[in-house]
Amino acid sequence: MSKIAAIQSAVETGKKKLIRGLIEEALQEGHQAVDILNKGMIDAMSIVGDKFKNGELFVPEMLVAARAMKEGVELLKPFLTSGQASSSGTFIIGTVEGDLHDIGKNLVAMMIESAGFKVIDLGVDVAPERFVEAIKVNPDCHLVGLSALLTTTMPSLEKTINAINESGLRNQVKIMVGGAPISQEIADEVGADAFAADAATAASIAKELAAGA
Ligand code: B1M
Repeated sequence: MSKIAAIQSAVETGKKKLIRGLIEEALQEGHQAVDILNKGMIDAMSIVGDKFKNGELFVPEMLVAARAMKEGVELLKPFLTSGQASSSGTFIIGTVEGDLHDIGKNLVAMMIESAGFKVIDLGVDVAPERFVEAIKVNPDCHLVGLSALLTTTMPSLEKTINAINESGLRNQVKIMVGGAPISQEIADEVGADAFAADAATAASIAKELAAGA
């Protein structure tokens, strides 16, 4: 089994203790961190998601897979980020109300930080008012990112954007949305300024938005 396949299998089966060693070996063998992330770990989470959908595994198994993935992301972080000094501005990010998924949001936060932004991460299950409050107390923030992974929490995107509109702060910020069920069409529907399908795209769009801000 190739090292990437072994990492994929370890994430899929939630073998958190094996992840560190496997990733270190893969890096030593010359695998790129981005391949380990995309082909090893993110693909593993897609498999886990499919198996959950088909009733082949359940929430506890999804949770242990997520823990293994998080361990791996921590280890890869120095290889994925550039260590660039913060100069592009402040980016407030969070997973919307009702939604506890944070792996993708954390990857987006990491790539955006690496693109030179100061990132304020509000965490998961973030109520619209908390986004509004965070923007209010950070007048240097011109970008906000909303992550949603569930079709049932997609309405929270619109609720949050409406709350920002009603607070009178909408002119201060551009809003980016993303997450597995989100598309450009949905971004348009909820009134977002931008949609990104993955973390690397989110970072480059953030730079474009900041340049146009
Ligand atoms: Co949940 N879950 N989950 N889950 N989970 C999904 C999302 C699901 C698709 C699985 C499935 O059925 N196939 C399904 C949603 C179905 C739907 O809504 N259509 C689902 C469900 C149903 C649930 C529960 C309801 C299960 C239950 O309790 N019965 C429950 C909900 C809890 C809640 O949130 N209220 C639940 C719980 C959980 C766990 C807690 C066990 C765990 C999350 C742990 C954690 O995050 N700390 C979990 C997991 C791990 C998953 C899957 C398997 C993997 C998610 C993930 O981390 N992917 C997921 C299946 C799947 O996505 N295929 C699933 C890897 C990650 C890197 O990708 O998050 O998509 P992703 O992020 C990407 C892009 O989307 C994008 O960039 C990222 C990196 O490239 N992106 C952005 C994300 N945010 C962005 C923001 C941006 C821009 C881009 O701008 C701001």
